[in-house]
Amino acid sequence: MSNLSKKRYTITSALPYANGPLHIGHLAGAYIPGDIFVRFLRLNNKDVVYVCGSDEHGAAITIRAKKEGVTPREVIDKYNKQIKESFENFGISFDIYHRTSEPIHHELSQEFFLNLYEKGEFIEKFSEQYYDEEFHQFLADRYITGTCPQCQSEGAYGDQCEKCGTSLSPTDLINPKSTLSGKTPILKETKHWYLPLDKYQPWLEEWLIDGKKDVLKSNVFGQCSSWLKSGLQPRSMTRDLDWGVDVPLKEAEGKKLYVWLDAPIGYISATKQWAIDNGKNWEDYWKKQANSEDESTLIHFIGKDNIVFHCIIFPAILHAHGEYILPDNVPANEFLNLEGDKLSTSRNHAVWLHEYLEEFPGKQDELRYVLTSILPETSDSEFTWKDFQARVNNELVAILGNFVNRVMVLSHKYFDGKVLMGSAFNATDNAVFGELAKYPALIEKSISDYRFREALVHFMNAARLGNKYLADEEPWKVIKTDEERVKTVLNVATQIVANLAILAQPFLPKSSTKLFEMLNFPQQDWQNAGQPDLISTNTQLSEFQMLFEKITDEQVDSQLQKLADSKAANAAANSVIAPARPNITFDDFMKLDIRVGTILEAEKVAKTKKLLKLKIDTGIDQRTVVSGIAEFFAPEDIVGKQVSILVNLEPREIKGIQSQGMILMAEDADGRLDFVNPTSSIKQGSTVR
Ligand code: B3M
Ligand code: ZN
Repeated sequence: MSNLSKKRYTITSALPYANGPLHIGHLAGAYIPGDIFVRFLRLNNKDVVYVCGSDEHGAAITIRAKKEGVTPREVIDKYNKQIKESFENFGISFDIYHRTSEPIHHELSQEFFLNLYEKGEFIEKFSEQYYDEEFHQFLADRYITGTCPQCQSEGAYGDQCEKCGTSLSPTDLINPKSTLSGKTPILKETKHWYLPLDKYQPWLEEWLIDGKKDVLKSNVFGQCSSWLKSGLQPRSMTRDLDWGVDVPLKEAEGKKLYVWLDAPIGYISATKQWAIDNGKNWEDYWKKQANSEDESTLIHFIGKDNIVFHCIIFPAILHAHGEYILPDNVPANEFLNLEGDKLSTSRNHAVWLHEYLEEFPGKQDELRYVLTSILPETSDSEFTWKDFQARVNNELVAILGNFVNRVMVLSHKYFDGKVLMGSAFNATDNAVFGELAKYPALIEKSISDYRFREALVHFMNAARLGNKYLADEEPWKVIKTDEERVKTVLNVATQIVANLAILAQPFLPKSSTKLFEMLNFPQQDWQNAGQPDLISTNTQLSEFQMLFEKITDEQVDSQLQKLADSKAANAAANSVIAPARPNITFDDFMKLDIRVGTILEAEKVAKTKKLLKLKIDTGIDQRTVVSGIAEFFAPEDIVGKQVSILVNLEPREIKGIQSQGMILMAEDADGRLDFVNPTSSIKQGSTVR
């Protein structure tokens, strides 16, 4: 009850980059939870604004533009439109879906920057940054690729190696190349404005760690504490880029605001636009008030990859500004997987929302239902088409749909669709009403704890109650002997349907509308749920409308085939063997000192997925090597194995461990690794050449 006791709410869902269509992972991460929560608040007559919009800046957009061979403007216009339509189609009920390319957003972002600038909050720093001499521009992290210093794979980006997941800065890359010209960039001095996150660390610890321990979800709290534990560093709030919000300073010509500075401000500019359109005061929803009772409650719905920005960086900015409220909670979800694999836009391993709607027209609630049932609330979860079919057929069709269907069909058949009352309610009827009355509070409790899966289970249990009641009372048999009792049974059942119509609203907006229509019953607020007398005697019911249909095996197979096809297309595209590199001299080769060694010990490096720490006897010595093979080999399986090891590679520190050398591995186009080792045991320390 506690966090639903306020009167005003400002609810946000992450602004998706307008660089591609939406898939089920988006819905399950930030949008279905936000929408259920907001619908629930509205049903309780709260003053709530729910804002979202397209994130239209940053390298995510310009890189996509380059890939499609169009301008950034064309990219954002195309995907903003498509994304907006998908949200509408799935009933995500934003009060406004805005865009960060709008002038009102640019102005507000610049105002924020200047506010902090004038207070002297920023640290100005000169640094050397990669510059493409042919294109005359500084290169954002994503515009530089090279060899990963950690796992040696090619094609790592200036901010991250996607192979081993290590986060990098551009100067870490070996053999960096500009993705614009393909040439080696030069280092050139540039000035940037840094937010001193280290300075806010004590405040953040107090506000977030001490103040929110009991309200944050454990996955969110865990990430935040580990960020704070490792110590915050100043972070640059400006970029040398040609797409974004201009830094509003004379001396910063050609520079843009860092996209993660402007994007969360997008929530505020969206609210501003909504307020203008609706005669409201945006400051009521964002600013501190003289009386804290009047302050809005700010809640951000996001996916786990955005936690640090919403829990640390944006609050630090709001705090530094001083006039704004801070988030009350950030109920981030983990990731949704698909058929045993990560959802991936680039590999086209996804269920795209616009394609789903073409293939399952009108079945928005079915997808909402299944995704809500499997929301990755506490850990990653998985969508499979078989499970989708099972949940739709065995739950929506067999329980909710079947119950409503029988009530409607029998009422029309026996009493021309009139709700009548026969003999008085008996003990069974009263017990059912007693049960029914419990559900609104159960659902409310789960929603207020951000446990939407559990809330949906309660809702379905209410439908089960109705289904069981009819099965037990068997009005189709009783009608032969006792019509008065059947009138009463169908009356009770109709009251249950009316309750389900109210309770379904946060989860299944389309179906709840159909239920209200069938009952000839105006839409109701939450406070009316749980009552036994919602539909008065002699009410004329409307025509029956089908709620759900079974998903067929053919439909499932065709979806699975589609995923298999894109996997095959992907494998074909990837199976191109890398071309040979330029020749080297024999002397170059002889510089490499490769030996046969034996793995003596192997253990996983804590908090990494891919790294093993190996102790290797090289014949020369025993040494430690950190290797990115943990996904393919269990430590216990490789102890005793002979390997080829490059022993004169400059030692490097990896995750705090000195790695002295590199074991040679073969890697295929999918990134699978295998050992390159002698087939018979040969003496340790033997040279490989
Ligand atoms: N566009 C990142 C993302 O889509 C970013 C979210 C902004 S929320 C202010 O994951
Ligand atoms: Zn790497």
